Amino acid sequence: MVGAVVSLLLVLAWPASAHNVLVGCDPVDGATLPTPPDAVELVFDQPVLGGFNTVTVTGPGGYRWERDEEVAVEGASVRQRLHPLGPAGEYTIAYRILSADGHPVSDTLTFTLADDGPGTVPPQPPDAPEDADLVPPGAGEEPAVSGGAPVWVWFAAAGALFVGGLLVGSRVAGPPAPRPRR
Ligand SMILES: [Cu+2]
Repeated sequence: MVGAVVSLLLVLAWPASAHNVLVGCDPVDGATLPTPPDAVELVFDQPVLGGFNTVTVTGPGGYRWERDEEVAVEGASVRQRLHPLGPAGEYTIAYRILSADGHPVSDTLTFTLADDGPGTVPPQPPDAPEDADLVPPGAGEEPAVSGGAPVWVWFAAAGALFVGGLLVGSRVAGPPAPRPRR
């Protein structure tokens, strides 16, 4: 009986244990660094499949600092280069990699930059503003809608055209034709 339970547990545990497990990272999770790292390197217990891997680094204020290039995969390790980091504070590494068994594995790690680095906020990726309170540089203005006119102007214009069309249409049509008699 015990043997049956154990083997059942092994069967249930097998798929999970087949996933890649993070065995090392640079920067180390929770580390406080005197100088900014120029890359994030994550090492797993098994090879990482190429493609579909992402490593993002989000710093103070929600700004992203990873370079706009594909994650470099070498066997069981992945490496994402960073822009020169700027403000001191906490940075969050979020990774999503493809396990050797084809399943994605994701997690987050953090490190703290003790002193301001030399970098300034880089151009933000299009998917960056995940947080409502994030204001990327150059943002703040509403995106222009059709050359700057507010949307309601276009609705009003469309409404006026529609009403005008009805008036014109009724004039052209003239008085309603008499109903044919049965
Ligand atoms: Cu799996």
